[in-house]
Amino acid sequence: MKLEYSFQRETIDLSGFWHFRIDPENKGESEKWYEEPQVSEWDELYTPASWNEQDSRYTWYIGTAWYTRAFWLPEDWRSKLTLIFFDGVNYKAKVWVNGIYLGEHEGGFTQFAFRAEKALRFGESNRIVVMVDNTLTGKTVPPGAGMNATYFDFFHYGGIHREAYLLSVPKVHFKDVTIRTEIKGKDGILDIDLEIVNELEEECSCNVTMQVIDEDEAITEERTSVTIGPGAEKTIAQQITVENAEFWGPESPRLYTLRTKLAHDDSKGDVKDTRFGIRTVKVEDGKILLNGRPVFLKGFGRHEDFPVLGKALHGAVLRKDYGLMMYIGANSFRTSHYPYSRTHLDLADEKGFLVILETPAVGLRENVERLDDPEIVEKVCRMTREMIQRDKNRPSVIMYSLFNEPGSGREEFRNILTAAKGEAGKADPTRPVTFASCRHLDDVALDLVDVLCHNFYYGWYSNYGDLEAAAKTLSETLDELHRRFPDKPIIITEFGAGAIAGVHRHPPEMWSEEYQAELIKTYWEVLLSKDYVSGGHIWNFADFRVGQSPRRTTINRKGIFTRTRDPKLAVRVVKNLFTNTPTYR
Ligand code: BDP
Repeated sequence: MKLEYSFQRETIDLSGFWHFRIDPENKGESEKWYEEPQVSEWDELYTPASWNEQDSRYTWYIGTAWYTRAFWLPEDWRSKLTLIFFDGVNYKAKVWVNGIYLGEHEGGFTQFAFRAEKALRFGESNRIVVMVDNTLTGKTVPPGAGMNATYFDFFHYGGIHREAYLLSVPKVHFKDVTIRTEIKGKDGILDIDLEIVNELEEECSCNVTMQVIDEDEAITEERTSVTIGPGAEKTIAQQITVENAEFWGPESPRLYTLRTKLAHDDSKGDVKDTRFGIRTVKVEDGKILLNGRPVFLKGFGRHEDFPVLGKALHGAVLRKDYGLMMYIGANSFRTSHYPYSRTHLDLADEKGFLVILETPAVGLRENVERLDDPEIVEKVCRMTREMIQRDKNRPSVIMYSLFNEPGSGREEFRNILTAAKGEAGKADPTRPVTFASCRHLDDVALDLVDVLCHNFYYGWYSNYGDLEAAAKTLSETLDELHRRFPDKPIIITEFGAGAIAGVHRHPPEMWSEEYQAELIKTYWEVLLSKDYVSGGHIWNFADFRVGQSPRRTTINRKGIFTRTRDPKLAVRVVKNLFTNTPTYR
């Protein structure tokens, strides 16, 4: 199911307190908890948010848990179609409404929706029940074997951690809108695909209007008409020119809206607004070109992680984070290691951040038996498709990262990468693809990507305590990568050091704030000295929670801000480095 529905349409938000109950013995389905749950015996938790930090009884819980709440549906929704959307449920979800099963979804970070009319009662109260299962196996994406045995280092939260809502659409409606942009002199050229569905029982002749809206004013208008058979879909392709357009970029994140309207039989049909920016991204001669100019990405790997909320970054936290990233002079981040929430990326569009959008395919390495296991390939491909489907119209998204630190020293990795790349190309042929490698010179798949992205930990996991040796290894490895792939730009998608806030050492030592600041400065100097390097992302923007292990002190300390966003010493250093590094070079 295509999911790019707009929010100008009528919606009912299901955020708030839901009844909640864990099901460690997995008996809920056989006991039919989805029918008429005795909620007086259940706990209550807030969503969107993870279950883990709302009550210490659930912090380490892994397995099945149930959520339920009632909601009222207006009578006048009866004549239309109703979808129930989930922006992110970690990890598997099964959904029932009024005891009727609607469907299931696997994957914690991509949006899904179910048609719900068969189960709904209009003008009455309804009950939704969601069974969530965050069990990890060798074949989940990401994979793992338990809360402290994940094949990735971020905390494995569970629950309905992003918005859930109902959406009402007319029976003849826009199922999807795709906008690709090109630049011709001073003009923006929009290539638009409108997918229209007719769910009426008769043929429908519709009038379609497309307007480009610039600050509430329509600056272009095109009309066309289409006839669609009962139960059929059609795609209309249209080109629109925006004369004297203002282009989107970090220095001026100019956004426009495409308003599409559908009318038939003189009745009011569907209206959908789709936001876009006019910009081009190309990889040419070893550079990443934004609107034809070579860009340099300065920023971070981030995580969606915050005390109590878990994996949900509410608007206030995002407001704070963007303020800090802008204060520091960053222009970019990677959605390590899964696609981030809609709001997270809406702000990137609005504030002009260059985003490497990453799939949830992290941890597919040593512990995974075969990387090209058909079950894993199918999941990675589906999640890639779902990710691109939601975010393809965002100007901020300049590249797709298909994996983080996969087992890319193994020949079979080429098979799963080829499959994922094929999927990305089908969903969106306009953006470059990459993955974040930790195999470097031993990587067997670098020829398959458009941009080389590497995570380096010299000075931390190797050459530790010795920044001079780290700089030398870094410099030599980069030069060798460039020698092998002279036409591919290189981005350092991770580098960093753990610093426990408040620990100081002179001369700098590992885990001190000074060492972290020094390491970042050392790396930055090396990166700037190589004109084939197109960016550096510090690992990480903020400290984040991890599982229990002897390698980590309950949280990963590589943030330059603490988990609650207080600055470490590195912040001043990074602000200086970033503000003195131009975006175009
Ligand atoms: C890299 C991973 C990242 C980790 C980081 C670290 O990509 O997810 O958090 O190392 O060890 O290998 O801090």
